[in-house]
Parts: sequence; C-alpha cells; structure tokens
Amino acid sequence: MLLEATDSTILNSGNFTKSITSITSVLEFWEDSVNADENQSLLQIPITRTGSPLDRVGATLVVAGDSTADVIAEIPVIFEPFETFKEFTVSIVDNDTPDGPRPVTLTLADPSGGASIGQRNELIINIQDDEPAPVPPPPPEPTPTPIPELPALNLPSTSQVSLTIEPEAVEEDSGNSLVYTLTRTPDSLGVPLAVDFSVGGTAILGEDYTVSGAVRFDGDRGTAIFDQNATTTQFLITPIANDIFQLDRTIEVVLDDSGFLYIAEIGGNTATGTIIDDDPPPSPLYMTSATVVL
Ligand SMILES: [Ca+2]
Ligand SMILES: [Ca+2]
Ligand SMILES: [Ca+2]
Repeated sequence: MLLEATDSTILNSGNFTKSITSITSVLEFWEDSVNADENQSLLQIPITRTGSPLDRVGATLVVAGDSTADVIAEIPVIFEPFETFKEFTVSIVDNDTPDGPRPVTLTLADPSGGASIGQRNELIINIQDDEPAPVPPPPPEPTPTPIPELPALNLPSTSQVSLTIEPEAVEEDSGNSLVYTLTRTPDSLGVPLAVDFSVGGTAILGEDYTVSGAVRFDGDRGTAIFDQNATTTQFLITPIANDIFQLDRTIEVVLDDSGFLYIAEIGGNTATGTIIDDDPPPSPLYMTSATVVL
C-alpha cells in the first residue's frame, strides 16, 4: 500500500461558534476507525479543532503500519487562526497481490502553539484486500506402500477318482476284510482331497461289519480322505462273526458324481462287496420214537 496525505482547509463557521467556549485549541480525529477497500483510491480523513480558534496551532500526523512503531510518514498539521476543520486525503494504491487485510494507524502527536491533543488521537484505517486469498497447494499425495509381490500360486486342478474292491467277497468268520480302494489322477495331488460317497446294500453297520481306514462313515454316507501327495486311499469293511445262519449280505459304495476338486470316473464309481455267511442251516427236526396211545 502507498499512502499519501495532503491537507485542505475548510473554514467551518458552525464549528467556530460551537467551540469558542474554551481558550485552548484541542486537535483530534473525527472518528476512531474507518474501513477502506484497496481499490477505492482515495480516502478523506477529517481532523477537527475545538476550543479556541484564535491562535495558529499545529501537530504532527504520524502514519504507521501494523505497528505504531512502523512509521511510514510524519506530516505536519497546521491550523491557521479560525481554521477549525482540516481534511487530509489519503491515496490508497491498488495492487494485484493477495496480501490480505492491512491496518494503518494514524496518530496525532506533538501539539504546538498552545494546542492539546483530544481523546480521539488515533485513527485506524482498515484496508481490505480485493484479491482472493491464495489457494494453498494440495498436500502431497502419500506415497503408496508397495504391495509385496506374492509368489505364484499353483492352483490344483480337478482329479478323476475311481473306486475298486479287492476281494469282492469274504466269509463272515474269516477275519478277512473287503478292501475298497479309491484312486485319483494327479491333478489335485498337491492338496488333501475328500471324496464323498453313498452306502447301500443289505449289510448293517455295527451288526454285520465294522469299518476302518481313512474314512468317515455312518452306514449311509461316507467320505474317503486322500492325504496330500497320495494317489490312493483305502478303507476296510470287516465282517462281524456270528454263528447264525443268515443270507449273504452286501455293502455297495457309490462315489458322488463330483465334489471339490474331483469328478467320479464314469463306470468306475461303484464297488460292491459281499459277506458270505458261513453258518449251516439249522438241523431238521425229526422224531426218533413215538408212542401212540389209543
Ligand atoms: Ca492486494
Ligand atoms: Ca459264522
Ligand atoms: Ca452267520
């Protein structure tokens, strides 16, 4: 901002007649503060003398920036006899810089000629900037944390699973087992594999046979488990011996058509084992003697 001041003199008879009651001249501003726009160019600053108008009196108009110690200019103010009102013109220099609101402080000091300074000895000019406030630059984009590259994942693919049995039949009291063997193609070899199946036939779990091996089995449904890297898995059905004459009984296992990572081999998805009863039929009753009473 560039501030200039020039004085002009106005003889105001109204002021003269109202202020003649004091023998001392009192110099002061008309007001305490005034607002100005940076681009309004000119601003009128009134200074008045009250009291006696008879003498030639004066003071110093001190122009300062934000701080009263930041003195920009010192301008003598002289009131000739009978001058009661002076008006200084302040030139405000517009600029193109967004420099925000700036206060300018005017102070009346150093009275001379027997004058004194009144209570309104300071005037604040609030100059409002007419450029928009600068937009702060956006904060820098945070540097993304690099995502560690994971090792390539070799996903297993689907295996074909088949089912065989050996032997296909065992005698009830032999202690031998029916061995059911599931075989998978190597596609899913890197992971364990569970293959579901249904159980049919005439034999009853717990009554006619027991089950062992890598299997979950409840008599109606079952699941055979391949260990990782195992191409085969087995479970055994062992007859429960008894001395009762019975029919032969069967255990039919049928693989589910498909499941997680497997498809049952068409035509190779079922196996049936037979428990051969080894008990003789009961002896026929026959009469060794008879007595007939007539
Ligand atoms: Ca500006
Ligand atoms: Ca038997
Ligand atoms: Ca039997």
